[in-house]
Order: sequence, then structure tokens, then C-alpha cells
Amino acid sequence: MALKETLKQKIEEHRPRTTRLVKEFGKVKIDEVTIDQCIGGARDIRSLVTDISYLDPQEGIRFRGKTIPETFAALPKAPGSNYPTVESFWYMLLTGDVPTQAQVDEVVAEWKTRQEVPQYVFDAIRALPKDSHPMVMLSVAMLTLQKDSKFAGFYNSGKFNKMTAWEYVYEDASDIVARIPIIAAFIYNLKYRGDKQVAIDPKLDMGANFAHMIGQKEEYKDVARMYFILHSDHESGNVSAHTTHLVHSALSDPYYAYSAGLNGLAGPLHGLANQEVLDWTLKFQEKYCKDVEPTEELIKAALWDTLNAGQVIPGYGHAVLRKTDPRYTSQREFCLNTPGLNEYPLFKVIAKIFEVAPGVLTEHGKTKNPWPNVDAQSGVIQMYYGLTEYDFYTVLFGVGRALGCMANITWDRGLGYALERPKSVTTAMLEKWAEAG
Ligand code: CMX
Repeated sequence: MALKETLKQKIEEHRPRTTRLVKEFGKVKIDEVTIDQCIGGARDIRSLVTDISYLDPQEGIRFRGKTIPETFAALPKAPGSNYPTVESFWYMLLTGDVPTQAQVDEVVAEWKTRQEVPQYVFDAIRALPKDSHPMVMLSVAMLTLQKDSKFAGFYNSGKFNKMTAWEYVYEDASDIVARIPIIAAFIYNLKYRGDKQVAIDPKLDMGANFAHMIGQKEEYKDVARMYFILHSDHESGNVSAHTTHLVHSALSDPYYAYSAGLNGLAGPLHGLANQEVLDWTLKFQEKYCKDVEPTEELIKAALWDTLNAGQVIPGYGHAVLRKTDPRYTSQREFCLNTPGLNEYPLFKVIAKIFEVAPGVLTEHGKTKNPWPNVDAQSGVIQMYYGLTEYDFYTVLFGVGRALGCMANITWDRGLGYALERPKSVTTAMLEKWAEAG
């Protein structure tokens, strides 16, 4: 059965569960809200639903119930590779099932029919100032594509129907995940390779084709597959996923929604942290260890310099996680198992920071989680493969994150989730409740 048909069946099977919960158990309490949560970014308040992924503070992310190693082990692998294709992962995110090779082949073929990016998108990117951040270019590209949104077309057709609206979200979502790596490659080539554009290779899966389009070597194909899968989803409350969900809840189409999500991803406390990690580490190398190995003392001194200047250590800490991010661990294992990369001086610095930073952050005493997150380990791999332009790294994150955000909003529409509209209160109200205890 084709992916869309399988998804239709899954959504129809799931709907009665949601309806029953609202009708029969709608008033059951699942949380309480405190004043510090209200002022402190709604941290930990249970108020979103998703079955695409779940983030346990100790264990880390599970995609459709599977840990990262389980996900990589379960999915069919790309030809000649130890890593699955991004397309197989998309099938699993959407349906919850591990696809057969034949089902993967169908998705790969489906994406081929969707990946042609209209010329007006490239024209719009070219019209931007050359020194625009690549995330601006990616976000603008999303908005430029909006005019052909199938969901918006359906809404404006006068035949809008809540039961079938998800099918049009699926169409836009699939177009977005198929096209976003092509757009990212265009941006990369425009900004950093003297506008040397490379045509799509129709024989390749998404990750391999991205590597091909940015002029990368064979080994980078697995880097791209791994990277896009690892960055795909982190349940619903993170800034990029939540923004995409929020904007789409107003029935804004997936292009508006994901452009907004990308704008959130571009923040230094979220996806831009991967760029910040590289910037921090290279400046550290330049200042402290031009001719010497990075010692514990040197790293400690540099970390304290940053903390004493009132800045955060990029790549460390997390709003939910309380242990080392398994996305960090997975990428670290990739480094350790890749000859050459395991001896790469920058990897040695990153590994040394991992030995030192948690102790320094614990002594500093502010962060609830002194352990590294995904962004602490992702840039060094890109650098090793020659993708040294680190202001591009958040674009890579954005290509991966599209998978999770698009799977989520497809299900949002399938289950008819409501317009999101939490209630705000005034400071005087909080003060009154505080006094009353
Ligand atoms: N370095 C220094 N201080 C840190 C810190 C870090 N890495 N992480 C948290 N803190 C500080 C916070 O700034 C906060 O200080 P104030 O009380 O002065 O405001 C205090 O510790 C408590 O914060 P927290 O509850 O532990 O963390 P939050 O949920 O508020 O924030 C995060 C989470 C990720 C924004 C924060 O840890 C951070 O800024 N980390 C560095 C940036 C980063 O790596 N972001 C990427 C996260 C993953 C991703 O989304 O891509």
C-alpha cells in the first residue's frame, strides 16, 4: 500500500482514541501550573500531544517508540551503507511502522516526483543581499513556495472539509521534505561555492543526493543521512516544532508554518547553537592552543571566561534533558568509529571539552543540566568533511527538522487539533494568587 493510503488508514484508526479522550475524559487533570512555570517559559507543562516522538529527560529521544540505536538498526539501509535512508525514516515517522524495502523504494520514487524546485524560489534567494544569513534564505524560500500550497488551495476552494484537510497538508509536507535539501544545496553553492550549481542525481536517495549536490565525497552521504535523521524531531515543545504547530493551528499552510519554525530554529539558544559551538571552539583554539594540545586547565579557563562574561556555553544544557543527549552520543560514536575523524584535532578538543565542561557548569551552579546536547558534537563532523562554513550548520538542522515538523502537522490536521490559544494573566493576578498561597 502506498504511504498516503497507509497513513489514511492509521489516521482513521486513531481518530476514535482522540475523540473518546476528549468526550469521556476531557476534564481529567494531567498537570498543575506554578508561577515559576508561567514566568519561566512554560517549562515542563504538559499541554501538547504528539505520537511522533517522545523525550524522556534521562533517556533522551525515542522516535515512534524507538531509541536512536533501535531506529538505525530497524530501518532498511541505503544501498551499500550502514545507515538508513531519510525516506525510510519519514515513512516510520508518519506511520509508526518500519517500512519494507519496497515501501522505501516507493517513497524514494515519490520524492523524485516532488523535488523539482520552481525557478522563482531560486530567483527570490538570489535577490536577497549576498551577506544574508543562510537561514534567512531558507526561510524566504519556504515563503516563496507558499503561493502553490495545496492546503491553501483546498482551503480557498470553498470545499474545505476537516476530515480530508490532512491529505492536503500531507501533499505540502511531502513537497517540503523532498525539496528542502535541494534548496539548502542551492544556498550552499550560491554562498560558498561561487554559485557552482549541481543538478539533482535522480538515482540517489535524499541524503546521498544532498552530498552529491554540494560537491561532497562518498563518505559524506552517510553523514547527511545520519544528520538529517538525528535532527528530525524532539517531541513538540521545542521552539521550532512548537512554532510550526502553533502557526499551522491557525490553518496557515505548511509553508507559512515551517518558515516560522525555521525562524525559531535560527535562535542561538536553539538551532543556531551548532554554529555557536564551532565559533566558540575555533576561537578557543586560536587563542589558547595554537601550538599546544588543549589541556584541561586551558579549557577550564576558557569556559570560565565565557561564563564570567555572562554568556552561555553553547552546546551544553537542555530545557528537558538531564543527561548527555543521545544525539550527541550517536555522533560521538560516529567520530570514534571513523578512521581519520577519530584523530582529527578539532574532535580531540570537542572530546576534551566533554570531559571538562560538565564539571565547570556544575560548579557554576546555574544550569539544571550540565551535559552536552546535539549541537556540541555536530559541527566537528561537518568541519572534518570540509563543510567549514559554519553559519550554514543551522540550515542542515533545518533540513532535518522539516521531517519532524511536517510529520507532526500532518497528524495535527488528521486528528483535527484545535487552534492553539493558551491563556495569559497579569502580574497583579500572579501577586494576588501568590499572597493567597
Ligand atoms: N551555559 C551557561 N549557563 C547556562 C547554560 C549553559 N550552557 N545552560 C543553562 N544555563 C543557565 C541559564 O541561562 C539559566 O540562567 P539564568 O537563571 O541566569 O537565566 C540557568 O542556567 C537555568 O537554565 P536551565 O533551566 O538549566 O535551562 P533552560 O531550560 O532555561 O535553557 C538552554 C535551556 C538549552 C536554552 C540552555 O541550556 C542554554 O542556553 N544552552 C546553551 C545554548 C544551547 O546549546 N542551545 C541548544 C539546545 C539544543 C537545541 O535546541 O538545539
